[in-house]
Amino acid sequence: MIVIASTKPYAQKMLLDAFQKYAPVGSYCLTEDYCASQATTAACWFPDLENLNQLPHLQLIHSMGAGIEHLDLAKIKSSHQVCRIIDQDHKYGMLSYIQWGVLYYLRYFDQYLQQQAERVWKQLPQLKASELQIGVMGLGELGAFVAEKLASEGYQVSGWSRSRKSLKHVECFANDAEFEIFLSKSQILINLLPLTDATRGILSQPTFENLPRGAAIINSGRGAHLKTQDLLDAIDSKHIRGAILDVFEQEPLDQQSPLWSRAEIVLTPHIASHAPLEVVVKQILENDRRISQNLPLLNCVNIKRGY
Ligand code: NDP
Ligand code: OXD
Repeated sequence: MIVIASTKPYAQKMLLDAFQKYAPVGSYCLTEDYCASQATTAACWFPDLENLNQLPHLQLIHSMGAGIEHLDLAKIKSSHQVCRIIDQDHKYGMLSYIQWGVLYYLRYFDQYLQQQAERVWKQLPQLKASELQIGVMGLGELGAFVAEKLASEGYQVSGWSRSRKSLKHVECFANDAEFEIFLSKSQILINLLPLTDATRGILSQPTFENLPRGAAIINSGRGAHLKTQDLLDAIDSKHIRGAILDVFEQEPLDQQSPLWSRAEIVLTPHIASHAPLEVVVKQILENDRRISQNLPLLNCVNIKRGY
C-alpha cells in the first residue's frame, strides 16, 4: 500500500491524479484514509515526515523526483529507506533545457535580445561548439548524461564531482582540491549538484571569481545553491555575463525579487525537466512490490551522504 504525502497542495493533487490514472485501485491512499495505517511506502514531495513516522508499517520514503532535498533527512527513521526517480526521459528533458541554454550563449542570443531592445543592428562572431568551454558541476545521473552529450556535440566539456569519473571526451575533476582548475575552464557553468550541506550556496562570489571573465551560469540544481546577491554583484561588475535560472530558494519566486527584471537573467519556473508521471507511479509501485517480496529496492539514496 502506498500513501500519497505532500504538504504542497499542487503536488498532492498531481500525485493523486497520477495514481488514479496509472495505478491499480486499492494500491494507494491518502494520509487521512483509514488504510494509511497499512502503508509500506510513502510517495512524497515535501511530506510531513512527523506524520509519516507514525505509520506502523511504513518502510520506504519515495521522492516523486530525482531530488530529495525536500525531505528532512534528519527526521528519517533508521528503519526507513529513501528512494528517488531515475529515468531516461528525465535525462533527455534536462539535456534539452541545457542545450537551449548553451546555444543561447554560444550564438549570443542574450546580446541580440538586448540589441533588439535598443534597435541596434550589429553582427557578432559565429562561434563553433569547439570554441566554447563548458563545466558541469555534479556528474551523477543527470550531470554525467548532459556532460557526455554536450561533449559529443563538439563542446570542450569539463565535469566536477566528489569522486573521480571517467566519461567519454569529458575532462573530469574531483573534490575540492580540483574545483578552481575546473572553474577556470568553465565559460558556461552548469549546476547539476544535489542540495546538501556541502553544496548549499556554492554558486557564490568565491566560485564566480574563479570563472573566466564573461562566464555564464545555468542553475538547474536547486535554488539554495545560489547566493542571489553575489550573482547580481558579479553581473554588475561584468565578471559574469548572465544566468539562466530554473530553481529558486523560494518557489514560486517572490514577486519582489530583483531577478525578475534583470535583462541578463532568464528565469524559468522549475521546468528544466520532470520525470513523466506514469514513470513516477510505476517506479514507486515497483519499489513497493519489492518491499512486499523482500527484494532490494531501486534507486536508493545514501542517507548519510545526503544524496
Ligand atoms: P545524483 O545524486 O545522481 O548525482 C549527484 C552528483 O553530484 C554526483 O556526481 C556527486 O558526486 C556530485 N556531488 C554531490 N555532492 C558533491 C560535492 N560536495 N562536491 C562535488 N560533487 C558533489 O543526482 P542527479 O544527477 O540525479 O540530480 C542532481 C540534482 O539535479 C538533483 O539533486 C536535483 O536537485 C536537480 N534536479 C533538478 C531538476 C529541475 O527540473 N531543475 C530536475 C531533476 C533534478 P559523486 O558521483 O562523486 O557522488
Ligand atoms: C526533480 C525535479 O527533482 O523535478 O526531479 O526537480
